[in-house]
This record gives sequence, structure tokens and C-alpha cells, in this order.
Amino acid sequence: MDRRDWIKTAALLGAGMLASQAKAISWLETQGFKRSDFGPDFEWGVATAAYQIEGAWNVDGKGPSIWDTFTHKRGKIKTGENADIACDFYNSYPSDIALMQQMGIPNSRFSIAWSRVLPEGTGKINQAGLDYYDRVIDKSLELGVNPWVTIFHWDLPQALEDKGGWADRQILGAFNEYADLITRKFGDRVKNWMVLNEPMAFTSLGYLLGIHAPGRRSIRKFVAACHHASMCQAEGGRIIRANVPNANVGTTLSASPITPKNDKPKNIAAAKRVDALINRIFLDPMIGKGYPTEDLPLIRSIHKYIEPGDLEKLAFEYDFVGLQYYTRQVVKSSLIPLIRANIVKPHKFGVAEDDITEMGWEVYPEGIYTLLKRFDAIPQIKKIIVTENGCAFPDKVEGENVHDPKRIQFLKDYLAQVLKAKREGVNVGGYFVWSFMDNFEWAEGYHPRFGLVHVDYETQQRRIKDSGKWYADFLKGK
Ligand code: GCO
Repeated sequence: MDRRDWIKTAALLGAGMLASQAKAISWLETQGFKRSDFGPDFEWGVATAAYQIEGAWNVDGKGPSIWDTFTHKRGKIKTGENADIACDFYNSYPSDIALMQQMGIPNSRFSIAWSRVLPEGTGKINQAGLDYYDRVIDKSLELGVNPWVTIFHWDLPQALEDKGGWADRQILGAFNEYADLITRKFGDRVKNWMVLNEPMAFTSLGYLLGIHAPGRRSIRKFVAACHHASMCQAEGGRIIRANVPNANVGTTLSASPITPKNDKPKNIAAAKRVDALINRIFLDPMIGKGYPTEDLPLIRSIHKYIEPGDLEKLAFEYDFVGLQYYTRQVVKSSLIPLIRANIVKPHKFGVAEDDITEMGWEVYPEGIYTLLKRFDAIPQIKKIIVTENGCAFPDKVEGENVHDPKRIQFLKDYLAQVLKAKREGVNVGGYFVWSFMDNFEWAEGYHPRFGLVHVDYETQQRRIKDSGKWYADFLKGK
């Protein structure tokens, strides 16, 4: 692939792409549902991730992660920003968790920063890092906010990247050591665990397209990283099962319905390839189907990284699969080598400006229904939990109030589709809003704000947005 091809591929896969005709359901069609319609056991929550909120990137013995290194390089983040301080959750966790309690949020999904507990990725343990997560977990439990922990949400220790990162097989041993450590340490109090956050996103954006940390652009590294992450995904499940009594074991996958631009056979074929790339590389091996190499020439070289015995280890029976959905992708065929597909941006399909988020994503609520049905039809998937869903739109700050009517509408419309699927018998057991508060949106910097709670990054003041008040009322059954 030459450089131009890469740029096209990046445009194809990069953040902020795709879609077509928006067909938002009006609230009128769906009005009237309330929390109790989802049933008493439905898990409601909010989600965050360590690098995006904690700050304190180099204090109390924490080692650098690939995101510290990446954001400190010039030109990597659109706004030139980094998450050295972010929301300062490292210091403000008591009041932030108290705010969750005040809003009546029963569950909080967050991740552990690997290099805070193992500064070099393996070996020497940083007790201060373990103590910090002890405090976060204990505070959450004290305030009645149940912790849901993601083992890996993208902030790989830099020391491991220096040895090849996800592209090198030694990551398997390092990951097992880390997963073993934290599940043993916190498993007495944390019962809900997710192994990986969106492996498709961190392998493709980080190792193929280079637009996320560690910024590599290599098909070889990407393909190797896919196999290693898949191995860790399953092994992580086994480690949680072994170490945590009564664990609720999951992992999370990003997914998008893939729509061909029209019914031309070449576009339908392109959509199939993109579906294999975006939706199947991590899902298929998890359910015992191996890798979708037939449908995806891009990963045909994956056999080079598969050692004897690996294939049998790729499947794991999770208690739940975390579905993370934001938008769909509309696809047409193109000349880009190996994938021969291109993603069509929403405005090219006549999606109104109003229905495109600040990430450039089409508002497409029906997609969550489509994906819930698809996952539910897979016998190996026992239960689905929507572990992320949300949007970035400009907020209007007025004194103590923050108005974000589009986010409220978004949440209502997507939730209506979750309820529709549930009423049709889909085993969907929970919904977590991305995100509790505004935070560092990776390569986009702080500009897109996804929070239910507004963060003033100058003062660290929190203000509950109208959407946060809406969610709190909804959770209270109002
Ligand atoms: C992801 C991550 C989150 C993002 C969110 C919005 O899916 O990229 O899990 O960290 O911030 O999805 O893009």
C-alpha cells in the first residue's frame, strides 16, 4: 500500500465517519416508557475510562502509558491537548461518585490503568496504585454505586509497547499477569468485570491506521495484534472466572450495522468485507468460529501468528457480551487494496446536519435494535449489556444550567429501540450511558463532549446537564 492508499484507508476507518438517511423515531411514537418497563433486574449505569478521566498521569509511582507518550507528541491530537489532568478524577473521585449517588445511578463502569498498578507492565507492583483503586471501589460501594471494571481500556503501559505491544506475543503473558493481579486483589468486592474495551478499535486505530496510540501503521502489526488481543480476550475471561467468586464475566465489542450504499452486487460484497472487519474479527473467534478470513482478505496472514493450541483457546463463554453502539456505516465498493470498500459520510446520503453528531456520526437509533437482534440470534451469547451508547453535541452553558436537548432526545430514541428489542424477547440486561462526564475524547481532544455532567476543565467544576437531570428522573421512575 502506498501513502495515498493509507490516507484513503484512514478516511475509511477513522473516527467520525459514515452513514446515510437519518430516520429518527419521534419521541411521540415511543413516549410513555419508564424504567420499570425494562424490568427490575435491568442494570442501569454510566461508563468512563481511566485515561479519559483520571489525570495524575505521573504521580504516586504510575508508569507512562502509550497514551501519555502519544499525546505528548506534537500533531497527534487534533487540539494538541493531552489527558495529564483530564477530569482530575484521581483526586475528585469522592465527590464524583457522590454525584453519581445523588443522580441515583446504580452502576458505574470504569477501567483500571494498567501502568498505575504495574508501572512497567509486568513485575514490580505499585502499591500506591492498588491502594487508589481500593479507595475508588470502597467509596463506590459505600455510596451504593456498583463498580463494573474494565480490565483494559486502551492505556497499555509504554514499557510493553517498547517490547512490541499488542503486536508481540509476549503481551499474552503480561496481560495474564496483570489480569490475575487485579482480579485477585479486587475480586472480593468487584463482581462485574469486562476483559477488553473494543478490541477492534484499539487494534485498528492504534496499529493499522496510526491515528490512536501507539500510532503504528502496519498491516502486519494489526493482524498480529488482532490475534493476541483475541487470545487475551478469552484468557482474561478464564482468569476472572478462576479468581472471582460469583463473577459476572463479560467483554465489550464495538459494532455497527453495515448498509450497502445501494443493492449493486459490488456494494453488497463491499459491505460484507467491512462487516467482517468491523463486526466479526473479535466476535467470531469468541463464539468458536475462528477468524473471518474467507470474507476478509486483509487478515489472511493471521495464520502466521497462530501457534499450535491457540485456536482451541479463542472461545470463551461469557456471562454477557458488552455491546457498544454509536452509529451505522454505509459502504460502497472502492479500489483500496485488500478491503476494496469505502465508507460514505452521512451528509452524502442526505442526512440532515441536525442528525449528525460532533463526531460526524449519523444519529441512527434503529441500529441498536438491529445489533441486539443480531447478537441475540447467536446461541453462544447468553446475555447482552449495552456497555456504551451516547453522543456529543454542543452544550449550552447558562450559569449553573447546561442545556443539551439533543442528547436527551438521542437517549430516548436509542432506549426506545432497546426496549423494542427487549419486548421481542432479546436478552438485553443493561444499559450504560457513555459518558458520566465530559472527558478526553482520544485523538479528538476535549472538544466533543459526551457527558451527562459538564466539566469545566479550567476549574474542574461539575454541572449536571439537562440530560443528566433527565436520566436521574428516569432512574427515579419519574
Ligand atoms: C470508544 C471508547 C470510549 C469513547 C466513546 C466515544 O468506544 O471509543 O470506549 O472511550 O470515548 O466510544 O467515542
